[in-house]
Amino acid sequence: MMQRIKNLLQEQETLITRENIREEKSNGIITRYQYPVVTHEHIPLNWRYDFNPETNPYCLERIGMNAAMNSGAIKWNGKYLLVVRVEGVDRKSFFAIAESPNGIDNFRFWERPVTIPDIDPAETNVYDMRLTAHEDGWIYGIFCSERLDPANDPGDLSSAIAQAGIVRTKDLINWNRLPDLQSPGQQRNVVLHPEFVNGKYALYTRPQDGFINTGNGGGIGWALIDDIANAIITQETIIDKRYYHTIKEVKNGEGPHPIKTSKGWLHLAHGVRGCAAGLRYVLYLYMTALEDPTRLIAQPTGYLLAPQGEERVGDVSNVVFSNGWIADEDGSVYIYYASSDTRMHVATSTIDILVDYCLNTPTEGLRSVVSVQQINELIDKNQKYLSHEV
Ligand code: BGC
Ligand code: BMA
Repeated sequence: MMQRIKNLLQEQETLITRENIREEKSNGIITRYQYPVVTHEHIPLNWRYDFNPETNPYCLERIGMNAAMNSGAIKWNGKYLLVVRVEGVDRKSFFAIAESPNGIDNFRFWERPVTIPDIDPAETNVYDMRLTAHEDGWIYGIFCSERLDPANDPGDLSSAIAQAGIVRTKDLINWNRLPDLQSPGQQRNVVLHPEFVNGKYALYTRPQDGFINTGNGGGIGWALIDDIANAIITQETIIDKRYYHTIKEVKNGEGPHPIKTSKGWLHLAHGVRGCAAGLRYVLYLYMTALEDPTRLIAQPTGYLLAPQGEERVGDVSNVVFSNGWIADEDGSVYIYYASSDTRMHVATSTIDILVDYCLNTPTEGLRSVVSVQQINELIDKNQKYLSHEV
């Protein structure tokens, strides 16, 4: 093997095994970590370089990797697994599993990328898989499957159609592909609820009129499905709406599937608003009732997590996106999020803290005047503590 490859392998080993460091500064709700958990530099070198000096005399990278982002997550045999959206320099995304012993560092890719059965030659790109270990015994992956819109004018090579692809597995190695979700409009951010509801599969959806614009798609939707092997949306209700002048004014979408807690279903979602610099993506939480996952019970105002520092910059700057989190047996929560469509990070919290945050953060008031009222109420409540101190 070439010396340069040996050096690269060594450098990569140092990167993979580097201990992650908790950031001391925190608002109490989540803790960030100093280093991203997975980047394009974590991608195995034998996926990228030809190690044979005869066929690669200059030791060039043959297949370049651009990003490691929007990852589904699951705890599996005691290990923390991400189904990473890897994007090559060719702009095609694919899925690959990276595994960590502790959820915060030492993420290492499995031997090969995931092979998704090919069912349609028009399918051009796949991305953003949500994993759900369903009570039916399968682990499902629902992802966005994208193709050029056949109705485009001949010169339009951008307008596309987004729909939901569905795969399932028992071992995360062999994946069966089911027919794509049939929906009246386009769909991105489709997520399978982990339990049957009224004996049916339940999906979080995000109906949209166009490829980018949600149009009349009013927010995060919900649909019951009779047969997951022939999934058809017949009726869709909006459970988490968009509102003017909020963090989710332009679009929102379910993140990973919600976590079941004693106080209700805890949801992580992304909200998008427009600004002069383009779309700004942040993460927020909401809760729905245990006995009825479509009934909102908590809508803490504003975002939980927004891009900070280096997270702000990347291929699509000013974006954080999450489609994976892990609730551990001890009540800790690992939130996996990508920054600016470039790299993966983790933020940690606990179920108790996130539920407390949801139930006790003021609700979205929709107007500045209400925000001031909320601050004044808190100041009033704090008054007696301040006078005690003096
Ligand atoms: C990209 C996604 C993006 C979507 C909408 C797709 O082509 O791959 O990352 O979310 O377009 O902008
Ligand atoms: C979307 C998502 C993500 C991406 C984001 C920002 O619509 O589905 O794939 O992170 O745009 O580019």
